[in-house]
Amino acid sequence: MEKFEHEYGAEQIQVLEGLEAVRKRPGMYIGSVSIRGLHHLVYEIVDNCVDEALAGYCTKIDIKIEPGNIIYVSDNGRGIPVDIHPKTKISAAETVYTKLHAGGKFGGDSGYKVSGGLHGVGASVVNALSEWVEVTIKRDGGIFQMKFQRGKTVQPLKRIGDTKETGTAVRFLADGTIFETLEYDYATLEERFREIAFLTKGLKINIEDTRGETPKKAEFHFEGGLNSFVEFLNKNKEVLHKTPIYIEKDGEVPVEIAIQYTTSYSENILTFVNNINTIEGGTHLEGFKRALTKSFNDYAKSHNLLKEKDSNLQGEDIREGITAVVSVKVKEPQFEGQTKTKLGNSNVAGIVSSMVNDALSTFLEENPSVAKAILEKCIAASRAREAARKARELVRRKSALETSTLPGKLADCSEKNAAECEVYIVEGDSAGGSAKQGRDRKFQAILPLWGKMLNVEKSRADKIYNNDKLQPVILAVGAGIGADFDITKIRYGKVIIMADADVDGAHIRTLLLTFFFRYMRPLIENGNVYLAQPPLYKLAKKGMKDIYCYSDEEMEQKLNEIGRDGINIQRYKGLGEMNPEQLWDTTMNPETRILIKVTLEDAIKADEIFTILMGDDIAPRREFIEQNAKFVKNLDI
Ligand code: 0RA
Repeated sequence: MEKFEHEYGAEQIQVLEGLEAVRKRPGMYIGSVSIRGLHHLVYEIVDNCVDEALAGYCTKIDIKIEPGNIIYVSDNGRGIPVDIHPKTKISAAETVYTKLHAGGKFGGDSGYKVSGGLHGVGASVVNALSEWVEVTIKRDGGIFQMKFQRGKTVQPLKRIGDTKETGTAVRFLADGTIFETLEYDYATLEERFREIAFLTKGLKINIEDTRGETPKKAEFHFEGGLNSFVEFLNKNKEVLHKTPIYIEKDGEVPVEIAIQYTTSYSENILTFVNNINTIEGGTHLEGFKRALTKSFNDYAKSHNLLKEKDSNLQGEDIREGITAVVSVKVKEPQFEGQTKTKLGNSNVAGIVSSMVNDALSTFLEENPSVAKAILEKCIAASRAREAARKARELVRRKSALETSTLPGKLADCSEKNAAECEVYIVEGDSAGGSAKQGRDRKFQAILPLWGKMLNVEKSRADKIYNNDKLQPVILAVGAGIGADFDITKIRYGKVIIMADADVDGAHIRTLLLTFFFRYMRPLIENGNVYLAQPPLYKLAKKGMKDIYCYSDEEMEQKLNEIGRDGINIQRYKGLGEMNPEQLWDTTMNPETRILIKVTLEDAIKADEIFTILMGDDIAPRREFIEQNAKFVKNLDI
């Protein structure tokens, strides 16, 4: 990093060049200029306040989304230092906002700050990408203010009043010439700030959205920290023990973990590094899993809980029904993986593992009834796994004998090169029929779905193999499932879910995404899963080619272009309303269709939603149905 050894002018020029670089290649600093990148600006500013909280000086952060998509963030920390450097004559506060990477979080020129799509790039990046920024600081008995436009100082820091309080407040408007949209999604921001509040025990975070007629707001404050987090994740589930198992240790790599088992069959482990959700896992997750397997096996053996016929419990047996949050703080994290959300620092595995081993062994010895409840479930899981293996072998042997292993309702394509092929999974026989007639049979296969919706949440693998709704999907994809899944064997390069844009459609979409997430995860990771996007409206007019619109906004825009006179607007309620030709034109023709590629994040969301949909509680289900349209909109294209 440049020292303050130039004279004022030279330093200033160098600084501006730095921020110009950010405006030229914003993606390098915030990942993208989509709504994701836009949200990133807010996270960046809030992260700085969270750091102040972690340092022990800030207890409350207020966030507001104001009309016009102006963001306001304030904290009650010490206030950014306002003193002026004797050589540069620039205040520390202005430096933080105009100099790339000033502020020195975690020090070093680590991958942390330039890890693309992650936080920690600095307030100056937000400044560079904003039409304007206004910072107000209360500190040293005074109120100070400075203003910027597109990264350039238009008002250097000046004292505008007196106060005994301390804190920092930032207002900014993101630059509309840089971002695709300035329309923040309240639900996404709320969810992230809830997460930060869980991860930062005791910190109060308030969020308010005053853009609409009815303001939205939420207050988050969790004295229980990660314990509150797992209780929240398990709120629609039945738990095996009332209080989560809590592990916390400071040191070179501070670790905080909460674990609570439920009666469900799924595994839900969330991991964070410096408050960033590492959805691809990494060394912290490896260390955690290793210790979990070892501690429970050691305990089971020393207490003679395993029968002669049971071999060692496997990791997956021990993780059945687990909900856990693992949060570590790493000074110079290395992020790897496709989305740079996999922790690579190899020393972390050993640190987490030995810590969890110690704490968990002690916990199990001190809480024999909890230990027993969990281990009984693990042993049941282990026996079910054995049963599933046998069922799978049976299926394998059977398919080797049968001439055709493809499901009866599948209308396959003629092309043999899998990379060129697509399969549309279609809910409902009538839509399935239209799709079969409308498709290009050379490379498009159609699999209509029928049968009973399976509760993946409440089923073990052996049931899933035999489910009449999912088995055709397994056979059509052709690459096995679970631990046997082999991505090189897939029969189609694109697996496309085509469902109506209504609640039933959301239901089937959620089931399939959850199923792929749990049993064919590489298919999602490899980018093979897509959602078809059927149009919502058809605009027809005499002498004009029909126009299809895929959103309300698009329809408004089109209506403004072509005028409203003599226009007939048809709203499609379902795929079944379209004839084969229309279905081809709007939803299946690669030249004109819109496909949404499913990301791992989407699948994780679907998995969470599935619990709500299939759980026994009515209230959360109703809530989901009310918010359902939003879920579909939130998927990133
Ligand atoms: C004291 C020293 C430093 C920063 C802050 C206070 C501070 C920064 C922010 C940003 C948002 N809210 C804040 N509240 C306080 C400098 C220490 C450093 O940069 O490492």
